[in-house]
Amino acid sequence: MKMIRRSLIVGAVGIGLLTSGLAQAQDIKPRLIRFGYGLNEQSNQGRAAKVLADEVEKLSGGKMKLRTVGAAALGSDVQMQQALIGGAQEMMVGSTATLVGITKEMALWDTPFLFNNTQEADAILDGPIGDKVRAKLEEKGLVGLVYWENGFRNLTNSKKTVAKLEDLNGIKLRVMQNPVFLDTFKSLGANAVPLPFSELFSALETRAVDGQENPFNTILSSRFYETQKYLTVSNHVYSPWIVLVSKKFWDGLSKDEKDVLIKAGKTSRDFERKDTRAEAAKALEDLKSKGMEVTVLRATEAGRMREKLTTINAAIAVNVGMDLWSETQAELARMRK
Ligand code: TK8
Repeated sequence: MKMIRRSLIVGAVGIGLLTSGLAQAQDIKPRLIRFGYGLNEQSNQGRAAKVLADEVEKLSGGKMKLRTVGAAALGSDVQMQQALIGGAQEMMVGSTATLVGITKEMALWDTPFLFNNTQEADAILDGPIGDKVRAKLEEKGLVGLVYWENGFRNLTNSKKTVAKLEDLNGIKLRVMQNPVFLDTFKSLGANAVPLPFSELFSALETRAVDGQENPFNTILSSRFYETQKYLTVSNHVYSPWIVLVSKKFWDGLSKDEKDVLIKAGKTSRDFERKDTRAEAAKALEDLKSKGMEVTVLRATEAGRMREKLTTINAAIAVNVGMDLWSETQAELARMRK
C-alpha cells in the first residue's frame, strides 16, 4: 500500500515537472505575429506600427512578438488582406477603401465630404456605427481591431494648377482600387486609373499617371513632391486606416492574448491619431518648402464638386444599405446641431 502511494506521488511529480517544462518551452518561444503595412518606416504608419509592436511585447510580457514589415514588402493592401483571410499572415494595417471588394459596408467611409473634421470622424468611427461596419469583416475572415487615421485627402499632379472642377479634365489620376473612388473622379472629369499604392511612386515618376490624392502626411513621407508640382487642398474625403487580424489566427488565441491585441490596438490608435495630426499641421509648410505650388480649393468650388457627386452618394447609400446610411447622416446631423 505504502509502495503504491509512493509511486503515485513520484508519478504525479514527474507529470508536474513535464508540464512545467512544456510551459517553459512555450515561454521561450514567443507567438510571432507578422504585421504588414504599405508606407515606409519613416511615415506616420511606420511610427504607429512600432508603438503597436512595443505595446504588444510589453502587455504580453514578451510572450507575443509583432514583427513589423513596411513598404508593402509583404504585398499591397489587397494582397495582404487575402493573406490574412487565408491565414498566411497574421496582421496588417491599410486603407478601408481597399476592403470594399470584401465588405461592401466599408464604402461608407469613401463618401466624399462625409466628415467635416476629425472630431466627427473619431466619434463615428469609434462609436456604434464604426463598430457595426468593423464587425461585418468577421464573416469574411478578418477581424477589424481599430481605425487609425490616414487623413483628409488632397490632390496632387505634375501638369497644372487645379483650382476648379474643370481643371481636372485631362488629368490621368491614380485612385485606390475601389469603385467609389473610381466613379467619384470619373464624375469629376479626371481620367481615373486604379493602382495599388505600392506601384504609385514609380507610376508618378515614369509619368504613367499625372497625379494622385492622399493626405499631406503621405505626400511628404512618400516623397511625392519630387514628381508632383501642384497641390490642391481639397479635403475631398476623410480616409481611415484599419488594423486587421486574420480571423483564422484570432480564433486560435487565448482570451488573454486577444485582450493584449485589443488593448495595444487602442494605445496605438490614440498615439497614431495624435502623431498624424501633429505632422499634418506642419506638413503643408514642409511641402511648400519642397517646392510644391499650393492652391486651396475655394468653398464655392468644393460645393460644385459636392453637387456633381450627389449621384455617387445615392449609389453608396444603396450599396452600404439605407439603414446604415440614414443612421450615419442622422448622427452627423445631431452632432452638428
Ligand atoms: C497604404 C495605402 C495608402 C492609401 C492609398 O497601403 O492607397 O492611397 O491612402 O495609405 O492604404
